[in-house]
Amino acid sequence: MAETTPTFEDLVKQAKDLFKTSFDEEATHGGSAPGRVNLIGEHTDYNDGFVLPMALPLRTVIVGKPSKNCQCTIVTSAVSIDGPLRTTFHLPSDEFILEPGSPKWANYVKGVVAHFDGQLLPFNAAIVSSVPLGGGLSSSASLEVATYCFLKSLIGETNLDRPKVAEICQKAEHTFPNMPCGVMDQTISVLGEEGYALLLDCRSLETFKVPLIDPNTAVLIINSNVRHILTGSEYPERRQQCYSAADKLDVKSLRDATIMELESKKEKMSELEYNRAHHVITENDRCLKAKMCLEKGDLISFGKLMYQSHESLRDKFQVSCSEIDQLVDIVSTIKGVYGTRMTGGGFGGCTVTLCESKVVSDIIKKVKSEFDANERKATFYVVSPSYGAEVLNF
Ligand code: GAF
Repeated sequence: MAETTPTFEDLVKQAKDLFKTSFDEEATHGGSAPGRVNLIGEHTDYNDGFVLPMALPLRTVIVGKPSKNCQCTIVTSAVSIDGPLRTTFHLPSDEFILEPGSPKWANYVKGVVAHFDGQLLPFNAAIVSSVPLGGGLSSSASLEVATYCFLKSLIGETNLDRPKVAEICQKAEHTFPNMPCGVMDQTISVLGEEGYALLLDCRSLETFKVPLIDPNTAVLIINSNVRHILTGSEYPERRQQCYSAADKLDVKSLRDATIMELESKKEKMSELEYNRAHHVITENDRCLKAKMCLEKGDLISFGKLMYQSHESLRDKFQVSCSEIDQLVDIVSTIKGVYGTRMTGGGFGGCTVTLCESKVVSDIIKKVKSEFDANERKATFYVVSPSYGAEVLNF
């Protein structure tokens, strides 16, 4: 069976209950934002390239109330994160600089507070989320964007300058959790729309809505529950390798290079740089083609691009892992599957599969019998494109 995830109303109730039990009063303000799954276009965003994510019905909700001193206390219901589940910090001021610290999960909130572009009020808040943590579905971006919406709610503002929110939350992630992410996760978390995936040009920040609603077709996420830690060195290393490959190719970013140019300058670069550049250049091309396939309803060709994307991430970009490869291998043998691949930053996390709705139960059965063993247990989510961030008022 696929996971039954709490509805938005359930999540808000959970958050309000957590606030009430933690602070002995009712929450008056809130914010909420979704996680995302990326259909194709991986490790292209920080190369000025193209991505095709959709917002998930899985969300983070933060609710709270202004507090009476300059301190902010936040609590979370999340169980598998580092450090205490309750922490307090000072609001930044002329005398006080807010800095990252411990517990690490609070840095996502503190980063947004430090970069907030409006009046800051001290607050107490409670956080709940149905986005699996560290699963490559943007639990971090959804927490950042939900925090931004909550801060807006505290000062009575409901309008969001959505691209700007994404930019501020990306900056928060760079400077507090110290994760040099691209712009994809925060952007889809603020701009997501029900029924649509979004092609995002990560250079111009132009977006194109791509419809994705067909009752006969399912988007299935399989969480390997192998935890990926993107604040480790692998992600920044990939970024650097891409930048040095772009230098050798004499282009501003890999977005500007073609495969022919790469082949003609192969001698100038290391094998590693060549492989990283090969992935990014071909992935941009696949992402643009995939958008057209979706628009034409050509799911078979879309699926082929997903397989190619996975192979390239596994062999050229080297961000997959054995558990994820195994999931892709198992799922790809099932009739009615158009395509499947790793999704997100990599090193564990989730796969995304496009398939006929009627074969979802076959996939789950097969994965349970062939993947689940030795304390490994996959979880499953059937998802449709959902709406982006919102400011909540009670
Ligand atoms: C992570 C990053 F946060 C994104 O910006 C993106 O680079 C992704 O990995 C890989 O496509 O989610």
